[in-house]
Amino acid sequence: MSEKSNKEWLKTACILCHTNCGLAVQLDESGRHIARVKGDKEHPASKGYTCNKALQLDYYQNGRDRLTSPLRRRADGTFEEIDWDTAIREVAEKAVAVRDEFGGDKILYYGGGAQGNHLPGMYATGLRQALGIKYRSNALAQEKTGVAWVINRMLGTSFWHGDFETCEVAVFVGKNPWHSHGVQRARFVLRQIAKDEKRSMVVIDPKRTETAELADFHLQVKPGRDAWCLSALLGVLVQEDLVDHTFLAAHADGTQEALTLFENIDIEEYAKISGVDSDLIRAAARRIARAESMSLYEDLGVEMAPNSTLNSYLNGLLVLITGNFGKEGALNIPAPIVPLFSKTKERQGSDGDDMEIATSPVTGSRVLADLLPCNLIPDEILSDHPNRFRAMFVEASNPAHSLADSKRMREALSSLDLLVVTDVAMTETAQLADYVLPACSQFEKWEATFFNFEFPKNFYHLRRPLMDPLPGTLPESEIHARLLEAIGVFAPGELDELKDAAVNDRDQFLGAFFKAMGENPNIAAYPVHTLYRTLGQTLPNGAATAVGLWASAHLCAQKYPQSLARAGFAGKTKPAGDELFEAMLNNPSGVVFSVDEPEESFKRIEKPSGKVNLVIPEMVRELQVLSEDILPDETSDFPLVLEAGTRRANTAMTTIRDPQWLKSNDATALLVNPTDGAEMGLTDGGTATLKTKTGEWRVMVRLDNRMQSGHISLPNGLGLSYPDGQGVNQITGTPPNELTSTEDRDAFAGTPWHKFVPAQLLALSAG
Ligand SMILES: Nc1nc2c(c(=O)[nH]1)N[C@H]1C(S)=C(S)[C@@H](COP(=O)(O)OP(=O)(O)OC[C@H]3O[C@@H](n4cnc5c(=O)[nH]c(N)nc54)[C@H](O)[C@@H]3O)O[C@H]1N2
Ligand SMILES: Nc1nc2c(c(=O)[nH]1)N[C@H]1C(S)=C(S)[C@@H](COP(=O)(O)OP(=O)(O)OC[C@H]3O[C@@H](n4cnc5c(=O)[nH]c(N)nc54)[C@H](O)[C@@H]3O)O[C@H]1N2
Ligand code: SF4
Ligand SMILES: [Mo]
Repeated sequence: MSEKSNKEWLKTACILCHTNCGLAVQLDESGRHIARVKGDKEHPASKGYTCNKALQLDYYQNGRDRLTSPLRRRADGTFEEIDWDTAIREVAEKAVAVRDEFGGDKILYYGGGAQGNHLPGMYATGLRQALGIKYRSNALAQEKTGVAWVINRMLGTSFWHGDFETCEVAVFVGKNPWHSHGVQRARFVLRQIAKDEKRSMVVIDPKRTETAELADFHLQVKPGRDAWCLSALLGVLVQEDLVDHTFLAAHADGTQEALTLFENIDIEEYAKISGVDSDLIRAAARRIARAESMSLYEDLGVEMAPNSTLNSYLNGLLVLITGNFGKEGALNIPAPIVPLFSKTKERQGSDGDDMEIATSPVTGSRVLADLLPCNLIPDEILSDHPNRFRAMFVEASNPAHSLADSKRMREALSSLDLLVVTDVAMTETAQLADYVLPACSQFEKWEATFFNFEFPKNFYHLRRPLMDPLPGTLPESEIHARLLEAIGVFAPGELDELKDAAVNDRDQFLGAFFKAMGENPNIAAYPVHTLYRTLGQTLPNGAATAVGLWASAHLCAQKYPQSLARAGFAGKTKPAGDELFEAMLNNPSGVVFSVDEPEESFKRIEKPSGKVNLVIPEMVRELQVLSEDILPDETSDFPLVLEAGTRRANTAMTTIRDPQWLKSNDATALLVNPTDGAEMGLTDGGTATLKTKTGEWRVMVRLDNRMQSGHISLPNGLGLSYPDGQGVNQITGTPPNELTSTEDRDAFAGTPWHKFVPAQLLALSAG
């Protein structure tokens, strides 16, 4: 691979946000640096688009704190390098010892992928099986588990997605796609909507964001007051009879009960509480009702704020009572290659309406979408409860930095009997580990994500490596295979027959594989590992890591045969799953794998009646007791609302650790409303102490009239510890979770209120 000419444009994708734009890149002379980057016009979804961040990828690829050897913690807390065989053997032995003494349900698996890499999670299924790991979690359980559960209750599936290219009205609730994307080619698409007189944009956001500036209706809600704003919008629709009765009669259950909830809402009063002018709410509601189609995207602004699960329910109702489901430009259910969310384990309870939901072992918290709520993790470890977690595997995630209350998270992680971290860099979490396993970077191996949300045409992008692995590193697929072998799940030679089948006759492999699964329960229990060590080793260009997708392609073909056929995978020459898998391997820019008509969405409703369900009793109750009491007292010691982490031009979670990429100190600044700033004696560029109930940090202040009074905002993903030229770790910017707490969370889903942290600001010096 290293002989590649540095003039060649190689295809890959950006890994800095979950939009994963297709890229074409050139390497430098050494073949180790990403020197030039442009958008890949052949990518089926991004079509040549990138934002400012893609140019910065070499900071990730060549970070000074990249790991190049497995590490073992010494008794004095320092690390020593060990070889891979030792690392694998010791990790396997110690994990098995925890399993045998306490049970596999005392081991927590966290992570499995970040913005650009979801194949590790696929390979980790074997490890979870071998160790009897029952509980897992990842970042989705601090943002999306509430909404996944809501959509699950309403549609029976866990996901739907808007089409912002064609919708007449776009609604963004607590979402700033200008910076955070999530919508393909977001800046282009937002500008298109803004300049088209026939289309409109509604933004619900306390801040005058770049997106809000392009909107026709900016509902500048007070932080944390969305439930009142959304209820008022629904109130207008119901009270002015602007609902889509035809849609509801044909496709919905519970219509009358749902509409009744908003019949008597005092719109003036709700508008006032929300801080938005009632005329503006009325105008926005009427505009939505008048539109041929509306697409809505809610994100962290509501999902990490008070009433978050309720807000997701209200957003769902807004979409459904206006009939914006199952048609062009509205919300639809894409066919996934692999569904991002598992369904919540729940069953009808004994008390009538309520369902019994699976719970966590120590605190008995609800486990939605099969993911333990992130905010509860420290409580599930720091306890003398017999069911507490004793060990944890963390893969491609940095919970010591990204989850609420870093101090408590560090304490919890440090108290485990065993912490194993697989990462590319020496992260805040790796620094606490007993063993650190170095993975190759996402540009040194085959990689892909399951962020495939497009409708009517959905795509899959399997990326090829750009360069050889950094010496000492391995892809997660290989790490997991070696761990399973060290645990001893297969007898020597057990896979030989299938290995031969893969080498001799790939076209017949499907049959051989199913036969082996039927005959050998071990193979049925470890299908991904089996494929990796058999078919995987026969794939061209070292693509073994991609082999898990062979199974996904077959499952997807089984579930959505017509969607795949319309995309050209009809199974004419060989099984459609094989056709799709080959297309994935052979198309470095990605492939369209499903083509759908909007009506298909109705077939994907997985409710017994085949209709959408408008009534979720648990949320109806929350709505009925909606109270301002849950909002902190503005006269308290912490009179400001801190947004602990937002997306800006130079934020990318903790994927880029080198602060050089920030270019200027401004990127780290706390934004403060200028009038508030003047009252507090703050100057633009000056410093201040930012204090919350859990911590304090010295910050640089920027006075910014996009902020409303009482609201202050910090960027997310900064405050990382990174070695300077002398190898001494330095922290640049504010780590937001030094200021958050685990107890401030949604009562239902346990998702954090990072957008709503009561805070105090004290001026220190002028700028
Ligand atoms: N540049 C960049 N892009 C990213 C990421 C990144 O790190 N950097 N991360 C990716 C990830 S993991 C995610 S989940 C997405 C998140 O994407 P977004 O949710 O769009 O990201 P944020 O900027 O955190 O929050 C969105 C908005 O919420 C608003 N907000 C704050 N409080 C409230 C409130 O009480 N009510 C309402 N209605 N709005 C409020 C903020 O003003 C902000 O404009 O971004 C993805 N894209
Ligand atoms: N206060 C506050 N906290 C937040 C947020 C906020 O807005 N405010 N946002 C939250 C959100 S929405 C999210 S999604 C989470 C994300 O938080 P995390 O899930 O912890 O994700 P990242 O910071 O993206 O960490 C990804 C890790 O993967 C590593 N990595 C990169 N490539 C590879 C690879 O190929 N293999 C392996 N093994 N590792 C790799 C990186 O070095 C990094 O350590 O943060 C959350 N935390
Ligand atoms: S950070 Fe920018 S270039 Fe990268 S995937 Fe997201 S939108 Fe695309
Ligand atoms: Mo996220």
